[in-house]
Amino acid sequence: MNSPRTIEGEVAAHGRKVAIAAARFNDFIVSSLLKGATSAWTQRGGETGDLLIARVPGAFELPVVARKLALSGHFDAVVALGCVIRGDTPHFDYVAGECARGLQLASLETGVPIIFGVLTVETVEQALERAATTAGNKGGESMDTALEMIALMRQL
Ligand code: INI
Repeated sequence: MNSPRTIEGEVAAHGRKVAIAAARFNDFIVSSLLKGATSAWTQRGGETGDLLIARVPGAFELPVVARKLALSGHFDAVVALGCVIRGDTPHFDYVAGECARGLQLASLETGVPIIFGVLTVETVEQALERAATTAGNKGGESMDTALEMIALMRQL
């Protein structure tokens, strides 16, 4: 019996153009996510001049900026980086929920992969674990996801 044709994207950055939108809020975490993302970009063969980083105030502002970057036509994908830590008020739910919803809406509306590299955690410890300098950095994983999605979208 024949196997179905299977397609998937390779994780390679050479010749790609990517924008990162990164929140400044909780920068002690987001700066590590940024390092992970830019290291992955370089490791995968990306050129420094093909990567743009846009800093935004907080995670709530990520969707509108990611959408504009996607609509510009200059980038094959957008990586959104941020960190929302639950406090004692419902603020977390609004910021994290609207950020996730807005990024997904922007990606569906523009057809450009917009990657959700936003940590939504209960504690600072949980955030630190996911922004490690070695394995398990959400920023690096998000960049790899962006590169895979770029290659996959080109095959569809
Ligand atoms: N923004 C974050 O990126 N992370 C948070 O944890 C956070 N908390 O906890 O409030 C946060 N708030 C700011 C928000 O993203 C907006 O910048 C602000 O509300 C102005 O629109």
